[in-house]
Amino acid sequence: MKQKSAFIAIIGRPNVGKSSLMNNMLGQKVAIVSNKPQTTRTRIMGIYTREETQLVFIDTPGFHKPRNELDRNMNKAVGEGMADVDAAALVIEAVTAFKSDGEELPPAEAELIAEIKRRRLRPILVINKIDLLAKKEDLLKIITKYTSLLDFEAVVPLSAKTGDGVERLIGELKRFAKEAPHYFPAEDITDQPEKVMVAEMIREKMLRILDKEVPHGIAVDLERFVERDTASGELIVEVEATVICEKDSHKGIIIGKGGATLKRIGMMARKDIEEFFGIRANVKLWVKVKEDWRNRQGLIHTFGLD
Ligand SMILES: Nc1nc2c(ncn2[C@@H]2O[C@H](COP(=O)(O)OP(=O)(O)OP(=O)(O)O)[C@@H](O)[C@H]2O)c(=O)[nH]1
Ligand SMILES: [Mg+2]
Repeated sequence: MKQKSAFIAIIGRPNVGKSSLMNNMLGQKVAIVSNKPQTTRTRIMGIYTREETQLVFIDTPGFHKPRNELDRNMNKAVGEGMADVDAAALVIEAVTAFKSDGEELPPAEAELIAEIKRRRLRPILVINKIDLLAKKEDLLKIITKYTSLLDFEAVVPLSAKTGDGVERLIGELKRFAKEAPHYFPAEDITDQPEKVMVAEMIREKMLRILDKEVPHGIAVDLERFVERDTASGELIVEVEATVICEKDSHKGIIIGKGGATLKRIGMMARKDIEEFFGIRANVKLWVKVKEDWRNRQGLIHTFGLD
């Protein structure tokens, strides 16, 4: 059997469901997901191998107007994610997409469409969250508008949440696979090291529990990540991490009354880590303030976000 491969960039505005879609296609959670925009901060590969075909998905941060140095790094990661791909899946949200003829596209989406044209990428339009669409006739309006702006090779309405339409998308993406050896072993599912995945699991819990600006100003610095045998001979994984935040007031919020919030975050993260590794985990978290770290390239680099 001759091997076939394709690299597919998953791009779009923040919060449209890019990471949810990649996870659903992989059948496994590789990228963290939250209801807050700018959840994904770096390029994350998801590897899908079935028989002779390997699709390498590149999940990217939501493209948005930058407000700090971290945002600029994130937008840069989108551009890098679009380099040398065989196709670009532009993900939009059915509910917030264009509805009436006079309405403009969100600026970030217009920019991405321009970038797809400039790079001469082969585009696919993914209309996500159709489970939330009350009026099905809106779908037709969305398709008419977007296909008038770009010559999409396929248009796939789907729900990354219910899985409705996801198989059809995979079928469309497989058409981009060219004869080439697989880049990754069949058992690989992501390029992220385990250490990064653990730090991300912790950050995800903070995005879920904390509000407003607080979770956006957080980075997780994993200081210890080891497997060891306990006295009773049981294998456990030990995780110690420092949660970096931007202000003293944020630190107070993250820790919570009597440490309750931080404890809750640690417990939720422990559950995920235990499920992921299939063994018991100990999770210890500390909180540290690094003022305005999102504008300090050195710290951004330290946290692996460039
Ligand atoms: N109802 C519904 N919600 C969805 C669907 N897909 C994603 N979501 C939700 O939309 C929110 C954003 O999902 P993400 O996958 O984190 O979105 P993203 O595009 O990766 O976001 P960024 O990483 O911030 O750019 C989460 O709350 C998801 O649960 C869908 O098909 N239907
Ligand atoms: Mg994401």
